[in-house]
Amino acid sequence: MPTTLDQLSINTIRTLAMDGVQKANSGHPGMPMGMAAASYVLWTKVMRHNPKNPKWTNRDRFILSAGHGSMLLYSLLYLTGYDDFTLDQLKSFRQLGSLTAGHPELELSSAIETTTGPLGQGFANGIGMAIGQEYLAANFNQPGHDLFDYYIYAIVSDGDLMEGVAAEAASLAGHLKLGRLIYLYDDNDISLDGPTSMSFSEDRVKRFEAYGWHVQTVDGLDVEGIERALIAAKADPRPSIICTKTIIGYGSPNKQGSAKSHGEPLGVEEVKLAKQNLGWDYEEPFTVPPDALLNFRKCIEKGRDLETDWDDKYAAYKNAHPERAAQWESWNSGNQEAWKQALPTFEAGKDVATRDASGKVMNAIAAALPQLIGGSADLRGSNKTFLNGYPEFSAEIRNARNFNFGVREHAMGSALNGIALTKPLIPFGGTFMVFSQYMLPPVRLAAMMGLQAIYVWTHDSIGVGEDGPTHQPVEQLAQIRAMHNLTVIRPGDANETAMAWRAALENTHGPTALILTRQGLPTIDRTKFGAVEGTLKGAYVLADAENIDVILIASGSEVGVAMSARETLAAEGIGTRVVSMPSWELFEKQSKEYRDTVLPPLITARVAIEAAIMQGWERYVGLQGITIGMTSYGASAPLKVVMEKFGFTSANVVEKVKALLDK
Ligand SMILES: Cc1ncc(C[n+]2csc(CCOP(=O)(O)OP(=O)(O)O)c2C)c(N)n1
Ligand SMILES: [Mg+2]
Repeated sequence: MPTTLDQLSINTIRTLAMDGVQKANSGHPGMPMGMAAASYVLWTKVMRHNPKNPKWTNRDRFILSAGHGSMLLYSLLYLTGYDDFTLDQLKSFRQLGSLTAGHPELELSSAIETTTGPLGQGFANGIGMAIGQEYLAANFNQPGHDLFDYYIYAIVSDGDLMEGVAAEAASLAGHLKLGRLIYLYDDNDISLDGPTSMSFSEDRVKRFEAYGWHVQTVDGLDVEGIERALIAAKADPRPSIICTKTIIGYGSPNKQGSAKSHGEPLGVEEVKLAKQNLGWDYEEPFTVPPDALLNFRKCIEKGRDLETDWDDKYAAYKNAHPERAAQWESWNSGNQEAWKQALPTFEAGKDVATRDASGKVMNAIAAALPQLIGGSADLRGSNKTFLNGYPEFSAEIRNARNFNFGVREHAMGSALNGIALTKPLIPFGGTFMVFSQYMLPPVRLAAMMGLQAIYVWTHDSIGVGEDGPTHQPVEQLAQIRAMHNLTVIRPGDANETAMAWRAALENTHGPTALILTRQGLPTIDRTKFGAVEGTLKGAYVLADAENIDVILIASGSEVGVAMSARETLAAEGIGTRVVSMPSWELFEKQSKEYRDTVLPPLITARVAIEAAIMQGWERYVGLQGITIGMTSYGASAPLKVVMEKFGFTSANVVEKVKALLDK
């Protein structure tokens, strides 16, 4: 039987959620009310966390995948003693400038493990966090010294399980036997529009068993049963899901068990009735009974003890394994210099596909950067993402940097976020550029959270050739350039590719997308043309003329086209500057002075060339300039034929330039 103190504490979570949503006149009371008991057990009896140091290295992670229930998380953070989350914060739920945003946001407080709200993402983030834990443990744990033995807990909802990304992620987690994952499923038969029977009827127990998960079912009010289930989940080597049978809006006499309690305030009168119904003795909103608070705040002392024990453990570890400890400390210091030294350079003259160059760069720096881990969504041979000589991560082998994500771009993107959240790991993930669209939701979250994830998107244009328009990206570049805080780099040759990797590794506050060709590109002779370090500035003068009549601006495979057009134009007396512009975002970060030296405002005859839709290039070519790009989907044919058909030839550029200059 739950004690009266347990009951009082659980009701405190419920009433804070009701009051917070009521005061904001906006939010989701039902989920916190239904999951109050389960989350109480998890946070006060099972999870190892230290409220006074939210970023303690070996803390258990908690993900509120059903981010709409944010009042649940904020209430738990306040009640268990996290300094950021005061009662005043709960009272300013969903207000401008508060930490208690509509959905949990990573950057608002160190106590938030990940941004959630888009259903399914938190579920799949956890897979990356579990991978991160395994990788750290495999690298650093030693017999008798389990430095990293934390678990990843999440609350997931019907909506989370309905999203496709959860299916991808669950399948991968089961395959990899990520036993440190423990998910509490808020199994309440209700989603936003009504009962889940409207649209969700598969047998969830069988579904997760089929994925290879450990599945339990408990009554969401049974405090002891929930604790037992969590302990059993910890002991089981498979990922665990606990179907917690709950009633949404529990306690509200007229709205519980119905979608009416999902996403709007209960109403003043109903809040009063719910409090009566729960046996709550306090009229005043946001009342926290002192006994309940004391009960929750025991987490502070427990957390301090846990961290102190871990510090002792680390000291003993350092004594026993000084070289390992030094390595851990070096990972955390970022060890920048070694990998920079290892960056390769490529000989001029040869044709090299930028995907091949990327593969060589990654392999060259791998030894110097052991925290760089990742893989591809079943395209490692095409994306060139394999780190040679390193093992592949599997259910048996954890000290491995190569991941086979399977054909699961979306879950891969979300897993990369979970890995990036496991400091100091730096994840990368590859797929075809055209399928970047299958993973945009987590890319957007990485950008919002400022996570260092690196996307290796190859086969970057109609240059894909024979595979045809389904595999030829056209609008993707414009799409991803529209995403705030995502750095997009489309290098023009092998050496620019090495610089692109450098920029990606130096960009620690957001994701970077490397857009790479399938086809070979000429390696530019840097003794004759602009220095490759210009790549780091986003755009630079690659080739110049004494008197500039026209500026050709190009990225990626079109840099070579611009360079050969320049030769023809020069022979005809037309002074042509070629600007290689691999990255708009990096260029926009430069001073106006620098930008004006690359694109002098007085020179208005400008032509941008890129084998993609040209949305946005107006900004660089201006009203007098023109663009040569795609105005339709591509076509299935050999590379050369396709490039010619759509005008990415030196001859077409020359013709367009002459027309522009009226020559
Ligand atoms: C990707 C995505 N689609 C839609 C929504 C809008 N939305 C928020 S909660 C919800 C469904 C709620 O059902 P459930 O997940 O079972 O939560 P409960 O109502 O039980 O709290 C929806 C559709 C969302 N947050 N994310
Ligand atoms: Mg539900």
